[in-house]
Formats: sequence, C-alpha cells, structure tokens
Amino acid sequence: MPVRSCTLDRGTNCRMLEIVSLYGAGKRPATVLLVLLAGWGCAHDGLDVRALQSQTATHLAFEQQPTDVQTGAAISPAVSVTALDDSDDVVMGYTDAITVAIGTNSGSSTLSGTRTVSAVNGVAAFSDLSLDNAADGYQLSASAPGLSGATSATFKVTPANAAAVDTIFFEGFESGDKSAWNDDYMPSEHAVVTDPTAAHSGSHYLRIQYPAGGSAGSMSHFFLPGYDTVTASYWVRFPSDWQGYTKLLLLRGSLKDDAWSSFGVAGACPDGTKWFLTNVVKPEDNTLSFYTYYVGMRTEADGVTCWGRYGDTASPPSSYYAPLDVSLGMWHHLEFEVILNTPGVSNGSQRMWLDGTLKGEWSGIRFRNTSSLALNVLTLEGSVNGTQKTESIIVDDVLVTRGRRQ
Ligand SMILES: [Ca+2]
Repeated sequence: MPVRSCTLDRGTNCRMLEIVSLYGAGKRPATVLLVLLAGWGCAHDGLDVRALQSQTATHLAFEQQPTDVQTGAAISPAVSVTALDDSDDVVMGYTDAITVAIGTNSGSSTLSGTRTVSAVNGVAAFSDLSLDNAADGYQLSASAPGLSGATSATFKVTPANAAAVDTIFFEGFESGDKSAWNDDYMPSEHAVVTDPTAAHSGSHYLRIQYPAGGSAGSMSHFFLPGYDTVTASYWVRFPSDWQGYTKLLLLRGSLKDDAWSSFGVAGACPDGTKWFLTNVVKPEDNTLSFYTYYVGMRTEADGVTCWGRYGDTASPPSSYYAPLDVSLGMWHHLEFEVILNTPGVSNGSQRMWLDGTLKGEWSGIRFRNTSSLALNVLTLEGSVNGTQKTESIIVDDVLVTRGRRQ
C-alpha cells in the first residue's frame, strides 16, 4: 500500500490523516503502524513513525467533565476520560480499561452505573453514572493501571424531581460566597466558612453569628412569583455551649410583583392582602415551635400590635409532639412545610419535622385573602437571641422544594 506521511503534528498538511494503529498494552510503543492518507495532503513520501512510536500513554484527564445532576439520574453528557502522552496528546491506540470512582464524596453517595470502560481511540465514555445523595462539591476520580490518575471538576447533585418535589432552591455554600442570596441583612454576621471537617456536605457551610445580646440579622432568597405549597429544609448545628433562643427557618408571603412587601412588618397585624410570615423557632427551652403571622391572629393587649403566634393557645390550635428538644453539638435536619389556604378560606396548614420525625402541625390557618400572595421568600432568620455572649450556629444544605422529599 502506498504510504505517505508527514510530521504527524496534525498540521494543515495532515487534516485528512487517519491513523489506524495496532498497539499492545498502553504503555508500550507502537509495534505496527498503518497510516492511511485519505486526502493525500501531506508533503512528502515516507513514513515518519517516530512521533507515533513515542506516543506512550502516561496519564489520564477528564475530557467531558461531570455536570450537575439530580439524584438517581445519569450524568449527561456522558463523562469521558482520555489517555494522554507526555505532550498531553490523546494516545489514539490506547484501549485499556479506565475506571472512575467518587473522588470527593461530599454527600456520602454510592456511584452507580458502568464504572470501568475500555478506551476506544484513547477515550473511555461513561454514559450511565449516577449518585444517590444530594450534595454540593462532589468530584470523580479516574484511574488506569500504570497511568497517573485524574480528578474531575466539582459538581452538584440535587434532589430528584419527582413531580411533587421540584427543587426550587438548593444551597450547599460550595461556591464559597453568598451570591445565591438576594438579601443579606447584617452581612458581617454571615460567613461562608471553608472547613471540610465541620461542613455537613462538601467543604463549606454558613456560620450565623449572634453578637452578645443582639441580633444575627437575616439572609433571604427570593423565588417569585412563588408557590402555594413549599417545603424548606436545612441542616443546622448549635454549639454545645449555646444559650438563648433564635428564629430558624422563615417562609414569607410577599406580593407576586413585590418581593419586599413582607419585610419590615414585625409587630403588625396582617389583613391577608400584602404579606404573611411563618417561622420555625427555637425558644429559650431548646424546643421547637411555629411562630406565625396570619389573618385573624390574636392581638396584644393594646389591640393593634401583633406578635407571631405559637398556635398552641390560639385559634385554630396547633399540635406539638414531644420530645421537641434540639440537642446541642450535633447536626439536625429541620423541615418546614407550608400549604397555603384558598384565598379567604381558613384551610391552610403547616407541619415541621426534626430529623425526619413529625414534631408539629397546625391546620385551619388563613394566610391570605388574595391570590396575589404566594410563598416566595425563604429567610434564614436570626433576629432574636437572649444571650450575653457572642455565639454562632452553623447551617448547610438549604433546600426549598414544592413538595416534601420522602
Ligand atoms: Ca456544604
């Protein structure tokens, strides 16, 4: 067969070059090379095999990085890993098996799918990889016998979108900043901390600091126009020497065209046309409680001031299920579901769970008198604290969904 070749530098003269090479194991040099010139574009006769013979795979690299994915779904496009030589060129003749695994397992997931694939033309494609736990900051690793391995870019796994569990917002703080938040009141008290040993997932978490005797401010994320049913959850950890009380998760109802209409309303009595608020709070006795502003709530003695109601002595009443203790010095998973009422009808409800166990429910609530109001703002609220020392809580993996994840 007539053979022409050139410098094999993939230059302009060799655009039509196809190389079919028969290699042995990946690290051995080519023993047989068949160079087919489809276009006869090369400059001169003769086969310069030196470049090909020197093309020995030495290391791996991720070609198609893993992208963000939902739990249980295949990462798409397919992750691919290439075998490269010392010049970072793809070793087309490499056909050995390449294996991927979880490098940084920020959410304690299991990697499913075909994890070992033989390379074709120096590339191994992994088309059905999936992970089972939502978290930020995952990385994959790739390995092959005799080659230096590779670590992928970081990616995020979000909860699966079952029809009723659409994810509205997920924040694991792995970006290292607070850019996902629309409002940051008293920002110096809210720090994204890098510490893999303390984070719930990945290597970052949020620290909310309470100055001695004062407020920790708040951080809010908007999701206008909003929804009629929302579940907000996060992981929260109090220090073992925590003292005092604080609000925790706050779901606001603002007007669908004005995210701010539910701000600055503490102490006011809502009429169901501009705003409502409902919190999960941790009072001084370390137990959990609702703290809700709603239409028809009881006023204070002056007849014009309203402070949030716990519900247990109000009408309609709430139900709490002991024990309601929030243990100190350990992570807890707090979930808060709110279902809005039909406008003008007292048929709204809310429930909360601590570490998966139902701790409170309250139904028969009228949050609104107009469909112009919806659940559309999540606030991490630190507005009250009864201590005389500076202290802080830490938070990670904030999740807002349309339905509760079972
Ligand atoms: Ca995190």
